[in-house]
Amino acid sequence: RELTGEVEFENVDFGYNPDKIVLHDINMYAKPGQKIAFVGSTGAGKTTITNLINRFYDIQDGKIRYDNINIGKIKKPDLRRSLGIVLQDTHLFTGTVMDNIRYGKLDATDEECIKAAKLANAHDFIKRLPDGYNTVLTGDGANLSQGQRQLLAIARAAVADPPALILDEATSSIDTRTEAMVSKGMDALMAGRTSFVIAHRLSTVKDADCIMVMEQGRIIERGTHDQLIDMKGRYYQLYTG
Ligand code: DCP
Ligand code: MG
Repeated sequence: RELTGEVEFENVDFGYNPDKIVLHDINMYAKPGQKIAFVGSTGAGKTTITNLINRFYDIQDGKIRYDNINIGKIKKPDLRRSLGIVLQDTHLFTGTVMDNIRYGKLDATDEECIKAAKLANAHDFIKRLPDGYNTVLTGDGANLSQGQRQLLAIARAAVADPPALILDEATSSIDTRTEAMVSKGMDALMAGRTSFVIAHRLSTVKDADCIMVMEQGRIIERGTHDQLIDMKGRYYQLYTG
């Protein structure tokens, strides 16, 4: 059955070590296609929540549902493939640009990979590489800039065409022009998919359907940007610095 991208957490408790709970009573609901953003200080639990959306770990208590199927406690590694992840450190391997994109869906044709690269806004830089899509990347893509690696990660996720996405925005500085290219690619990738975004720049979460403000493993505020500003709480503090 195809998943729609509906994701629900109900009273989820989690600790990497069961003796030390790091997420407390997390409740959230994402409708298919919505953009959910997580903000909050370091150690607040943002990455941990996204790890659970991917079911990388078993939870201690509560339920995680995709389309009403409780996946919180069953080992279903296959479900992981239904989600696309664009992480801060993209894992690229020694091989061509094409094969690195194809890694998102191993039976994708060259045409599908190029289409994904175009959607990701990666096509133009790839065309300018010495051998275009046949350019061989050295281990971990060391011969690319960080922004280019991110564009490839977006293309890889686009070729996988998942109903839901997790985007962990890079903290390290890329130049403004590259950043604009990456954010344009990410917007195209997110369109029509449920997306969970860990944002380090508050400007990228402004258009989210719901922003979750986290602190010490709890969601302490939630709402749209305007609602949270009106609340004059933690988000307002973060935003006004
Ligand atoms: N933690 C842990 N074991 C791990 C990862 C994290 O015990 N393998 C702890 C450290 C924090 C808490 O879990 O106390 C939440 O960590 P997160 O990585 O989820 O925090 P953030 O992603 O919010 O922080 P950052 O903004 O630094 O990425
Ligand atoms: Mg993190």
